[in-house]
Amino acid sequence: MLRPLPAVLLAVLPVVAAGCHSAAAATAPAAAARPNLLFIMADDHAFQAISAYDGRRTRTPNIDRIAAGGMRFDRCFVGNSICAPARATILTGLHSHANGVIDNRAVFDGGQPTFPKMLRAAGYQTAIIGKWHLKSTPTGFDHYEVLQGQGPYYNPVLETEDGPVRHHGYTTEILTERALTWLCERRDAGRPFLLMLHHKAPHRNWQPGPRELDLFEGVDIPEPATLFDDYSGRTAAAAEQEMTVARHLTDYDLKLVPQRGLDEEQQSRWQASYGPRNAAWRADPPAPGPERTRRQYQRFLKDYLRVVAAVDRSVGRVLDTLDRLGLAANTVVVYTSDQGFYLGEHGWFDKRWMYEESFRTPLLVRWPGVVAPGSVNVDLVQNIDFAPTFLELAGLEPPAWMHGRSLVPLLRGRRPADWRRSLYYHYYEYPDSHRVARHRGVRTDRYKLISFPATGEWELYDLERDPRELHSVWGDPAYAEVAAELRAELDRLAARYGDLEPDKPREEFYAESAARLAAGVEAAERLRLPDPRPGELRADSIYATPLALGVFVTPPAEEADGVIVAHGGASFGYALWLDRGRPCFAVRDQGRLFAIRAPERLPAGRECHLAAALGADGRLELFLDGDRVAAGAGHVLGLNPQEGMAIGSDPGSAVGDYEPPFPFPGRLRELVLWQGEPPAGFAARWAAGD
Ligand SMILES: [Ca+2]
Repeated sequence: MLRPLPAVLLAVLPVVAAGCHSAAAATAPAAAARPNLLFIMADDHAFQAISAYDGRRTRTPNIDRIAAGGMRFDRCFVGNSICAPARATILTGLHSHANGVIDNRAVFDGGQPTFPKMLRAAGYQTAIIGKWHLKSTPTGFDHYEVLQGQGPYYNPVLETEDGPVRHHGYTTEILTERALTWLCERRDAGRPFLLMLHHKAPHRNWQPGPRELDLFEGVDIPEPATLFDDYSGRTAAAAEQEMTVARHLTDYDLKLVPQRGLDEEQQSRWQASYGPRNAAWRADPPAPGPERTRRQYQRFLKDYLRVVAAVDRSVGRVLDTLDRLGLAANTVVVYTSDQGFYLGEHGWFDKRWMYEESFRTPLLVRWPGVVAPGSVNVDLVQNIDFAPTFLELAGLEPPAWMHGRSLVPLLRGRRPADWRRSLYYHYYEYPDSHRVARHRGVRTDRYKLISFPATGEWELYDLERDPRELHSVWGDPAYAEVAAELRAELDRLAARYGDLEPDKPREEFYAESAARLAAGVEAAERLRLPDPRPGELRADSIYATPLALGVFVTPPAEEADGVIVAHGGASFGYALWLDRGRPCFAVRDQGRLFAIRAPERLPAGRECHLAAALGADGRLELFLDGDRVAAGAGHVLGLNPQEGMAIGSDPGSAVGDYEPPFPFPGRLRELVLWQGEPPAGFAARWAAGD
């Protein structure tokens, strides 16, 4: 059942601080054998923006505390450098092709085994707070508070097991508060815990919080050596992307236009900082060419580092709270990012590539009494290793089907003789978002081989001689033997991980996940309104799932028009409406509209029952008084609609091909929204008032 969104103003900071003075005595003695696990992950946090790795751009004193007290991994990589796939890999210990989340459009099948489920079954209390981005409902957690989709920087709605809750304030700070509240108030002191705190920051578009709006003003951030990369010396792929600082940052990214989602007070603080800067920019706009690249780089980097500063402060508060609660000694603290990020290297922002800055990700692990403080590891490790590591830390045997391997021996300072000598990579998301070519590859200690299947081209880098990856030596006779060895290694890894169809179309992955999802989604009535009020607005997750709608409608006149229900808008959503009396049902997925129309108009002045369904396979159906009157192909929603569900009109951007708000003047009764495959004969049953 849906709940209206309570407007919760979070002002719990002092309360949390006051509530956190309980001492070590609260920790059960038995917990010492099994450590607590605190996993802090930022989104798109480049290791170049953590001073434990590289202090040239900024200082991150709190994140550095984890490095100083533990181990810094200098060669931690991801298997697919993009948000949702990295998250699915961390949960499952599997590369993308095996967990189904190959790109940001795919939906995570929450029915598959994950390390939080295994920890929970073994007695851990499990919680996740922050970015989820896997579309399906979180599974394996005693408690969750997750952002919808990417989530905003200000005033986020958090999905919880009790429904959505709207918060007011800066998201990084709110997520921190929620995590501290969980630690202080909801944690069961008799059990070890797993807490995953996933920041939205510093993901694009890098909106600083109120405390960081003016950081770095008047400071020049150093430029990377490859800011003006001309993409020569490689295949055409690097030149064809759309992620350059010079040409692809938008005015919205650069904060030259008003930012969405801030309330009046937040806007006025924002304007006080950005108003004068923008006026100066407009009075003296950068000339196209190197000057513009340089000034846009400064704008982008300053905002990025401001956003990172808030994450660093969050880490400090969480570490302080562990200390205050007496938990620090028996808690393994991990800091990482879902992948790396380009801070102007190769002239880029964003990630996706197998080139070092986005392939690599920060990994810092503090394990008091075990990991030598301030130690550094240079072995090849990957995000497939996180799940097996957590399982071993909890005293469980990592299952053989996981692709990764526990890092616990490395943390103890003992490198197994058979530790891996190469890493596998596979990126899929072309052409959406930035036109980065699909590619696969292998990296060893010294070399990197990249295959671009669409063109049959290859790149080979000697990282010792060419650490910035500017000169591919593919085809150079001096490297013929290395190239042959790496090709064989790529085949060996693909076979080892079962990625045997490297050209498998993305649509096939989606179809498989839709089928898994249809089997796994719990079908349930989400909403029943006997007397729905026009104009009423609600918000709920209804993405990546089949759904059905039913409602009694009385059109006041022949050819009556208007929206009966619309949820979402121009990007994602579904809507049921009358077009000159004819019932229409549509879904919109990533801007694409799929609509069906009944052949006949509804009679004026008579109550009819309309029902509509979106199947797991994307099929659309429309029913009049229980009989099917139209059907056609559609698509399950790839993301949760940003605009809520509206009754009797569509007040935001339009889902269907009508002019919003397009109010419906007639009477509505007994509105039902069903999530999942609807019950057999549902349209007839609802029409009969059942
Ligand atoms: Ca990311």
